[in-house]
Amino acid sequence: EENALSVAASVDTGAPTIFDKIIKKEIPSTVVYEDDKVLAFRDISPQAPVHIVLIPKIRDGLTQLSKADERHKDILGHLMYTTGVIAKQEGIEEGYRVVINNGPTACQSVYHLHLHILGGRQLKWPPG
Ligand code: DGP
Repeated sequence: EENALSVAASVDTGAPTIFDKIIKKEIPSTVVYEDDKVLAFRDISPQAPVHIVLIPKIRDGLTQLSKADERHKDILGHLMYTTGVIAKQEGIEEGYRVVINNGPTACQSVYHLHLHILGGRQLKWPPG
């Protein structure tokens, strides 16, 4: 079953992820924003006309939000602030959604903290 599969396939092992390769530009991505601390690129499987993945360049144990520690407060703030910058840049500032899937129950599939920025259409609530 699809749900059982995705749950079984997504556990936090702390192993390197595909996002490391994206950061190192070893695999291509469409980068929409980059600074010394974060990288934002278009999601490979977009769920909205605008669907961006925003990540810290250094994972530093932040495989998922629930692993956040005192030392991560600055990068967490920077990610949130940068979300607003990117939304403006993408022309969706009047309406967009920011999502963090945390853990198997939330269907997290890549264990490198990331924010989804979704917009460009009427979004529904509640989400699935
Ligand atoms: P999550 O399910 O919250 O862990 O979301 C991971 C997202 O990452 C998912 O929406 C698809 C995206 N993604 C995974 N691999 C790649 C990739 O190689 N390139 C790009 N652009 N996005 C990817």
